Amino acid sequence: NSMLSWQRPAFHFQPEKNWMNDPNGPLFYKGWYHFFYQYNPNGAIWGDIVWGHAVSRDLIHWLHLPLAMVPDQWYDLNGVWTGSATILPDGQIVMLYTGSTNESVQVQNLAYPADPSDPLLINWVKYSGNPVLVPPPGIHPKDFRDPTTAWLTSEGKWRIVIGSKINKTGIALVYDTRDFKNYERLDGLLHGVPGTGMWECVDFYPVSRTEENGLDTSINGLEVKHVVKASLDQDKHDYYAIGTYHEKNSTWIPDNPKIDVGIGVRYDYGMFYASKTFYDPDKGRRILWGWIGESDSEFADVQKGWASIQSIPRTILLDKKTGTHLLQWPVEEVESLRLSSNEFDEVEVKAGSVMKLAVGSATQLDIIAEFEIDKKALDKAPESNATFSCSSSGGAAERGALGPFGVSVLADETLSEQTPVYFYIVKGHGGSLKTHFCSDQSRSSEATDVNKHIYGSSVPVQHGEKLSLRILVDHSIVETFAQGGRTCIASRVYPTKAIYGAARLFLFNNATDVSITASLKIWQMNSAFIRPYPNDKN
Ligand code: DQQ
Repeated sequence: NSMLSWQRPAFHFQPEKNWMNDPNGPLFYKGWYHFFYQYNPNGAIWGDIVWGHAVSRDLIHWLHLPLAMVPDQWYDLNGVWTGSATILPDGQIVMLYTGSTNESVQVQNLAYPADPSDPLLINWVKYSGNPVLVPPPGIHPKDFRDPTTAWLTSEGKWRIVIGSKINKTGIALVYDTRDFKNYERLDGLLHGVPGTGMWECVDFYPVSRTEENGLDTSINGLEVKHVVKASLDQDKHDYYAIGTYHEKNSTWIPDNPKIDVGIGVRYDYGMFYASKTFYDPDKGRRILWGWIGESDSEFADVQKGWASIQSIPRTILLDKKTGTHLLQWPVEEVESLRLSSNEFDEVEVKAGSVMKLAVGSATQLDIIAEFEIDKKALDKAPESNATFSCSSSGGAAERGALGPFGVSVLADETLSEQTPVYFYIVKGHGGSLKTHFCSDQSRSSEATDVNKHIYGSSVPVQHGEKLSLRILVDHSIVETFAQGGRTCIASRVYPTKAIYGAARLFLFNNATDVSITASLKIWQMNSAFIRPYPNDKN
C-alpha cells in the first residue's frame, strides 16, 4: 500500500518492521552509542516483548544488531521489559531490567555483556542468581517495574529507584546495593504523588544550575538540581519536576508543590512516552530518548507492518531563565542531515493571511522560525478574561485578537489537509500576556481512523525573547520545539493528499488584530542510514 509506506520516517530511529515501544538501557561504550528498545519480533502490535538493539556513531545513522535479550528464563518468560544501564567507574556495564515471570509477576533482573571487549556488545548474559528483586510486601506483583540507572551515594553504595503505586498514589521505591546482586530496601520513598497512578519508567538525574553541559547521574551538590520523571500509565504522558535530592534520607522534594511529578509540566504535549535519559561522556551531555507511538488505528499498523518510532534524541538542560522548565533540543548531529536551505527574512504576514513557502519538497525538513509581533497593535489589542487551552480550542481555524500564527506543515496545495503549528497569545487584565503553543491535528488527514486532537500547552516567554519554533518534519512525524525547547510537541500525522511531491509548507497569521514579522530558515533533510544487520536473514 503506497499511501501507507509513505508514512515511514527517513531519519527517525525505527526497526525494519513490527512493533516497538520504550527506549531501554541507552549508553555510550567504546565509541558507540547503544540503543535497546522494547520490541515484538512477531507483529505490529504490543506483545512477546524482547530487547531490540542497534548501534550508532552519531545517534542518527544506525546499524541494527541481533536481539539482545529474549524471554528464555522463568523470570522473564512473559517479557523482557524495560530497564536501564549503569556504567561503573571501571567501565563495566550493568544492565537491570524488569522481567514478567511465568506467572506474570514483575521482578528485576541483572544482565551484563558476555564479551566486554566487543564494542558492539552483541551477546548478553543473564545473571544466574536472577531475579535480584521481587515485589516487596504491600506492593501488587504487577506494579513493580522499570529500574533506573544507579547512582552513587556518599557511602559508596549504588542507589536505584523502581516505579510502583499504592492505591492511586504513584511512587518511587528506593534500593541500595553494592554489587547489583543484593539489595536493601530503604524506608519511605524517593517521592510519591497522590492521584497519579502507576509510575512507569521513572527517571532521576541531576541538572546543572550554572553550566551548559549535562551531568553524570552520580553528580550531586549545591550547583545541582534533581529531576524526577514518571510516565503515567493512566494518561500515557511523561511528567517531570525539578527539585532537591536529600541523599541522607533518600527523598526528593519538588521546588514547587504545584508543579510536582504528574500534575505539573510534561516533556512533551503530543505523543512521547516511557522516555529515558543517559549521560554521554563523549560530549558531556545528557540525552533524552522517548517513544513516539502511532495515532492511527491498530488495523492500519498491522497493514503497514510496523508501529512506533523514537524521537530524535534530545539534549536536556535546566532552563536557567525560568527555573521551572527543562530545555530539550535535538542533538546537534541531526544537523549533519541538512541539505540545501531556503531563507525568508522578515516576512510581514498581515492579519488573516496565508503564504506558501516555496521550498520544493516538504516531507523531510528542519525548520527554524522566529516571530515578532507588531508592537503598536499589541499595545492596542483588547484585554480579555477568556481562558484558552489548545486542546479545547477550535484549533488554527479559530481566530483571536493575537493568534493563532505559525507554520502549517504537511499541507496540500489547497490546504484541505494541513497540520498547523502555532502560537496563540491572550492578553489578560493589566495587559499581561500569556502565550500558548499548539499543534492542530484536526485537519491533518482526510482519513477517519486517525487521532485529530489539538495538542499544546502554555509556554513561558521571558521579557525580550522573540517567539521561536524549531520543527522537524519527517513524513508522518512532526516534532516541534518552542522557545528553545522549553515546551515541545511531537505528533504523528497521516495525510492522504499532502504526501510525496504534493506536500507543501505555509506560513499563516490567523490573528484578527496584529500583523507579524516572520524569519525562517528551512533545510531539506537527507535520509539517515538505518541498516539491517549483515547476517540477518529477514
Ligand atoms: N512498557 C514496558 C514496561 C513499562 C511500559 C513493557 C511502559 O516495562 O512499564 O513493554 O510503556
